[in-house]
Amino acid sequence: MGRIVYGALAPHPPHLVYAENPPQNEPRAECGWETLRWGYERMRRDLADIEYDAIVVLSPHWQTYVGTHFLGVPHFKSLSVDPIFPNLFRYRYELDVDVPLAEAMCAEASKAGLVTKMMRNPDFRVDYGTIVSCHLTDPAWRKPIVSISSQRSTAFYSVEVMQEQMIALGHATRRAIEATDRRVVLLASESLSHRHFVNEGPMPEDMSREHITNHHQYLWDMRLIEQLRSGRTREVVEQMPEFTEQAVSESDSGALTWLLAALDFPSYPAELYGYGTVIGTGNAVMGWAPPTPKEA
Ligand code: 2X7
Ligand code: FE2
Repeated sequence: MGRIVYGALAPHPPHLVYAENPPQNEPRAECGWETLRWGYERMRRDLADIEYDAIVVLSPHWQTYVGTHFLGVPHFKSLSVDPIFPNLFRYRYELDVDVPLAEAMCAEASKAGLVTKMMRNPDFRVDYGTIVSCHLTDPAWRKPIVSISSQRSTAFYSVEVMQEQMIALGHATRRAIEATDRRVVLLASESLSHRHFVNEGPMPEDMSREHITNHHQYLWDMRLIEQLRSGRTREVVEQMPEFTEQAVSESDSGALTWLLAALDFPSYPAELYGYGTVIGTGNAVMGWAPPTPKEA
């Protein structure tokens, strides 16, 4: 039986890839955003002890306006340039997709009443949210991925409607995985508070300029992290409308709600690997290792 072996809150500021200087990315950096990068490093160390077959990621930067879409082409290779930060992120990616797993999740979500679509365009450019979160989780890209779009029901309707759909999608994701033989890592690719600066300094990695946009955003981030660390995940979902609006959070994408639902609203603590700001936004790298069936 397939199962979810790990879940993570895996933020995707392209700055983190820039500061790592991997061969895939063209621009070079001196340093930067270490607390987050060291956090990802610790997460990778924990993941090294877990066997898995695929990574499934839900990204706010693949926005679909009619339903939830799933990557459905076995291989992608192209150049990803961040539209806001082309100075930081010009990344040559090459990745495999677990198409049968994507199809299974798409069919199960559809059965649950959600509007879904498989994305079959071979020239599609994979979004940078997917690329950054997957790169930081496994810079060698050893496993196939499935990328899930963010359907924009928060914008069209409300956070409540988005959550209803993301909870259904999370449960469908879990059922679909359990019906396969795959051991899967799930990534919610998003920042927490998301109010950011509108200016960039001459050197992006100058950390003397980096801080949270305002104290109010910081308080929201600390509240969320504390709830997740103490297993109060249902509380997080209940307060999502206030958090999303007041912290201008990327949780409007549904990524975190989807992850918590897929993990069946864990009451065990999340591991906090790191917290840091990127151009004023709040970002936490956190992980959940569900008990194995024998432990449960
Ligand atoms: O997409 C992002 C983000 N979510 C946060 C910070 C900086 C850049 O890009
Ligand atoms: Fe983002």
